[in-house]
Amino acid sequence: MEATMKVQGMTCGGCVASVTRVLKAVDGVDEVDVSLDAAQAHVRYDPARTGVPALRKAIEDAGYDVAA
Ligand SMILES: [Cu+2]
Repeated sequence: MEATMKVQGMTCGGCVASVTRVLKAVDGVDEVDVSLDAAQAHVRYDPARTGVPALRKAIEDAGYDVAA
């Protein structure tokens, strides 16, 4: 399963690295592609192990906002 989330608050490559790291740390996440220009995170994950609420929480816990 794949999801694309709008991430607000990323301002530099460090932010991209942080968001990428926390998403990859979520159990069940296979692939992460975060774009600073597009202000979004594209995630491929195993729906049996995780879901958008957990991905969203990981991003928010890292200090960024996820647009609905
Ligand atoms: Cu930054």
